[in-house]
Amino acid sequence: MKTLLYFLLVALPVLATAQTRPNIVLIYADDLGYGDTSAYGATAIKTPNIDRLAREGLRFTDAHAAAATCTPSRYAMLTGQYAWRKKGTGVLPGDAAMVIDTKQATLASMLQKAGYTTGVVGKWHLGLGPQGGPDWNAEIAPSPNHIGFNYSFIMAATGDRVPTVYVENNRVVGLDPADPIKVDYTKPIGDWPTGKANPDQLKMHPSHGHDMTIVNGISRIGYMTGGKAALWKDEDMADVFTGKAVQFIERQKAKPFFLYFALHDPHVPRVPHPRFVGKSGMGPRGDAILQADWSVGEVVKTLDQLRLANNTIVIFTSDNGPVVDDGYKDDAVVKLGSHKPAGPLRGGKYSNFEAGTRVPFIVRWPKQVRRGISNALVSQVDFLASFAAFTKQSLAQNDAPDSQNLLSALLGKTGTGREHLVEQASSLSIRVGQWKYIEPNRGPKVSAYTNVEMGHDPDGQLYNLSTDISETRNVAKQYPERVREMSALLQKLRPSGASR
Ligand code: NG6
Ligand code: CA
Repeated sequence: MKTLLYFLLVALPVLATAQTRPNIVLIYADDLGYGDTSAYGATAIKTPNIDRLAREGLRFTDAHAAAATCTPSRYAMLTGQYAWRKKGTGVLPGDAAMVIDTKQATLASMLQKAGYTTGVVGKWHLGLGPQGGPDWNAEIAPSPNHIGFNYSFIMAATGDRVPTVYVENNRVVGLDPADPIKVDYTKPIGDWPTGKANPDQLKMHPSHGHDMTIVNGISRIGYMTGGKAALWKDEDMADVFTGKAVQFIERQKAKPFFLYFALHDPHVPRVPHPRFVGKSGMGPRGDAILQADWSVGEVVKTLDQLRLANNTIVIFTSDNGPVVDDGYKDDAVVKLGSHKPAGPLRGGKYSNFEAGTRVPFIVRWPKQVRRGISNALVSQVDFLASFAAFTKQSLAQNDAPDSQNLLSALLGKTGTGREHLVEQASSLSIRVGQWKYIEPNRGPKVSAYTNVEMGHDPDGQLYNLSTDISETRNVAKQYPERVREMSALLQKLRPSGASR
């Protein structure tokens, strides 16, 4: 009798959750382009682990990050709100305050309500702490732990921005209280050498910017001093993050979990572990892509070993398109060879052209998701509404205002996705089916820093992607009516506050 009672009260509900609530692992590369993996047709580089996910899952050809840079993409992905609706969500300095309001619904807090244990490991870049930024020497709040994550192990911003330390559950890891961290983005602080004054101390030189405080032989954006015992070693970063991601999965294996694993690779500075150095033949950028693929493989292997693969949805995607020279002289340009980071697409990171936001995007859930290719138009902004539907959570009226429930498309039950999508770069663009309209922008055609084609034109541009995926023929003059319609739709969405 006692055992029966135990079974009914304890074991059965656990079994039921295990069956109905698959784990969700979202692996998010940084600056990985549409053409950067062999899963998406690259031949100069081999990414076997990402390819395996594609083979065992559904590979999307028209899936998008919400923006062509990091902070707005991540903001939109986690909140379900287009970032251009919210001021202060551009690329953030390393000492920025948290941009997500603790009252906002997030993908993590929604899944937490649904009974998931949630964790984030890797690049954060959404700010930390209150107005004025965090005190690195005390408990940091708000942090990811205040917007829905049970566990966090992060770097605050990017590898090229100070402070170059990890933060685990609101505390800088390994900090010696006798050596407090000070950070300043406006003027030098402390007496550590800078790239500008001491280029002789550099193992990697900047090509633009990145000439402030030197840490680990690399000059960064921003000034810092202190926290010597807590400084990261760039060469070990992928090992550290991957180790933390694997440990999280191992700890949570008995109950449904959501892991947001935000890789640093292949963002600058590209300083892969020595075991990847020289392996791609493409210099540090290619080697960092191999390292990203290794990180993916470790996670997939862990799911296999714990027999969780069948009950785990793995999503692999990237926060924005590719860039070759992003501010360091790291051989990426000279060693690129025939490799096309954006595949057939035009532009790259920062650009209004498709390569800005159209990214690799794979969903694997062995027993449930159809294998193959999907041409559905989907966006990362849709995760919140889709997974809310999936876990039967209701969203309040103002939650996730731009997130659409695209569960059927994400699970491969339909090939139809969004009717329209706003893409964010230096201008806004709107996609309606295979038509794309880019708003006027007087900026330079090609970025002087990155050499990326920005998709700027003083007049609006219209492209028909079904016959011109590379956006080479602006047909705005031939289709003035369509231009008017699409521009009007964008104007309507802008002040509306919502599009779902
Ligand atoms: C730019 C940096 C670039 C990179 C980017 C953010 C310079 C010259 N360029 O301002 O190196 O850090 O910001 O990248 O400083 S992102 O992927 O996080 O959006
Ligand atoms: Ca990025």
